[in-house]
Amino acid sequence: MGKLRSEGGRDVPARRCAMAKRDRDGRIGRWTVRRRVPIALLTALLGILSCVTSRAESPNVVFIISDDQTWTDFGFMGNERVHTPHLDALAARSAVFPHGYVPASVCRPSLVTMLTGLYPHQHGVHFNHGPPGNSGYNAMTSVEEYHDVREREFALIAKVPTLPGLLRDRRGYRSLQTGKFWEGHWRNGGFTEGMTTFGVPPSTQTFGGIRKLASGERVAHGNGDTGLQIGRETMEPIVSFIDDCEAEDTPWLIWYAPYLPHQPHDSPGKFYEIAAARPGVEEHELPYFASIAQFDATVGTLVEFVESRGLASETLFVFAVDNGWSPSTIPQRNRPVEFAHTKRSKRAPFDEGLRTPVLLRWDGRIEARKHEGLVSTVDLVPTILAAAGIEGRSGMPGIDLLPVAEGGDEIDPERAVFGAVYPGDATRLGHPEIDVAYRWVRKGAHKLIVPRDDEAWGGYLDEPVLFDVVRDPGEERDRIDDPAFSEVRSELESLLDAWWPGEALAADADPESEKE
Ligand SMILES: [Ca+2]
Repeated sequence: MGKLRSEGGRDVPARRCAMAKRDRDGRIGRWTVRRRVPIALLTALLGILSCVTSRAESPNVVFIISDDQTWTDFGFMGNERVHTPHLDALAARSAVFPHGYVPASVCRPSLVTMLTGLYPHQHGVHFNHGPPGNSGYNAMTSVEEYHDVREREFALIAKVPTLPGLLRDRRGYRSLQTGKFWEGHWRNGGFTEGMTTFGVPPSTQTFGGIRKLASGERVAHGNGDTGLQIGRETMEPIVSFIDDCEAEDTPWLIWYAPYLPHQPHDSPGKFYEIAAARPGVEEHELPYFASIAQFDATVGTLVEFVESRGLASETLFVFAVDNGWSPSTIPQRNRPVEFAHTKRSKRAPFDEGLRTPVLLRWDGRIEARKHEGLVSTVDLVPTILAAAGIEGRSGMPGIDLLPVAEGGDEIDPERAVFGAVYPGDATRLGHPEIDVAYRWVRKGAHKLIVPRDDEAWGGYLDEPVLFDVVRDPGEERDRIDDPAFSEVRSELESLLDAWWPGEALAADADPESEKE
């Protein structure tokens, strides 16, 4: 660990912070000092100012995103049957928001929300696959056609500001994309560096990232290609990146979205042993729990590395899950040693797919305690931008969670959080109102889910439902026709329509764009 890319000859500015750190470590002081002796004193003086001002206002950011993990499946959330010691340790140092939500219960739209601070109907990426859809991609007989179609999707994120882009342009951050990223090349997300290029991963990569066209040609699947190696095979790109940024005294952001505990649940045997040693683990849970233990171990590696470099107090750790995933007892069709997910988790409009704990750790700034208010992953970009001292986030619907995390007033109990569920395949780019299948809102204990009028994709519901998710977290007792809930119902209906009217907008869609 800890190789410095910069030693090979890149001219790294010898600013005071970097020099101090490296001198302490005794690693790069030699070349820095030899090259810069004539200006060493001046640099040191300027550097002291730089340490006090820019870095203090520009914390590093470690953005950790779990892929396909249900909100209950953490030790710190009360599940003692999963092995998550490192996530639990992170939570023990964090402001913990157990009532967090993602707006959509599937990867791509949820991840773009965490990159933009916008809801899917605002950022435009409301789907996993643009037209002609996943099987349409696979039916293609030309790499060129596939790339042309995908490029049209990748253009969507270019139209909106992104977290890495804003940090780069406003505060000079470097940012590293690793893991899940559906928007083509990492540059499209505003990152300054990354692993995902929309190139074809090596054939040795057995766990995803590759798609085979009808022509037999291999292409990038589109969900991260070689970036998916992070966590599963390597952590080295992160180590090199952090050390390089620190040598330059540049604030940095890591997008750590490993393909874990996502299927395939093919963790090395030691994680199966760890998972199996927990009490009461059932056969159908074991592959998923092993992948959770593997994910947790990678989080430990990452956090401990940042701590080992003495950076914990100048680093904001952010944690959330992109969507829930719970194992059923039905073997996975293409890999029967693991199990398919339950109908109520991933892709569904229920909490099993939509809820996530949110963690914010910033030693010395954030108090480690629990906050019961409702939060959403639309809040994460405004929170990180605020931490970096960036104002002017107009158009972002989320709130800055730092004041709460730092011990200020709790979240307004009148606050509502929202989202919408869409099919995996989009009918038309730029028209979420045509595809939207369910819209939902939670305020206080109550959650309303409204399916579209005609047959809603997925068949989860055909009529609106209303739950008290505090007393009924499994969302089993529908209160929609209960007279005692009629006021709650009409309030939530109004809130939902005011948030986004969804399919009601489809009548206004431009018929010309049907030709897309
Ligand atoms: Ca996911």
